[in-house]
Amino acid sequence: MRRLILALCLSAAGAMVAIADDLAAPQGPVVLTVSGAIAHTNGDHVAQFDQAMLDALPQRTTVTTTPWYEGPQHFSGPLMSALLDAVGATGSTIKVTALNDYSAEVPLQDILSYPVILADRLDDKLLSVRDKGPLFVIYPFDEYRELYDEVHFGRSVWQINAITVE
Ligand SMILES: Nc1nc2c(c(=O)[nH]1)N[C@H]1C(S)=C(S)[C@@H](COP(=O)(O)O)O[C@H]1N2
Ligand SMILES: [Mo]
Repeated sequence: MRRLILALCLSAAGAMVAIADDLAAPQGPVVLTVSGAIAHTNGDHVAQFDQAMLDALPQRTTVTTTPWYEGPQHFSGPLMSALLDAVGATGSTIKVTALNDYSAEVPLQDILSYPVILADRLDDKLLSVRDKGPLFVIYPFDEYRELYDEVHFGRSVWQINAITVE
């Protein structure tokens, strides 16, 4: 009997670990699909995020000049590092893909070195696809002037809907 109780306790603990390991399922429309070298999923080898899940991640704001807007703009959204934490990413690069199939490789080192934002808002309003939404890689250029170059402009993918960890 004691052994049975122990076994039940262990399997309950195992189940709790399994739940904690998995990501909650999206309830609303899927905004972002993350695949590749990730430990936490909520689908067939993928981690799908709706807007509420993105909003629940640690956020960052930056006011920055970019080549794409007139004057400094106020961008906000989850930290890319927080997103990668949430999916348990391992690897050295993330491939960021847009609705129009443009893609760029962002070294994980950028994300470890700088507070790169997966921006979903401009002036606190959700980015529409027309306005480079739903998601836009934003480097805090004005806070880290060394980032303001063609290399990082090329990594500033807009209209993102998928990320692959490699
Ligand atoms: N979705 C999407 N994001 C993109 C691009 C693109 O074609 N599609 N071009 C990239 C490149 S190569 C650069 S240099 C910058 C600037 O593009 P622009 O000069 O066309 O504004 O945006 C980057 N982000
Ligand atoms: Mo570019």
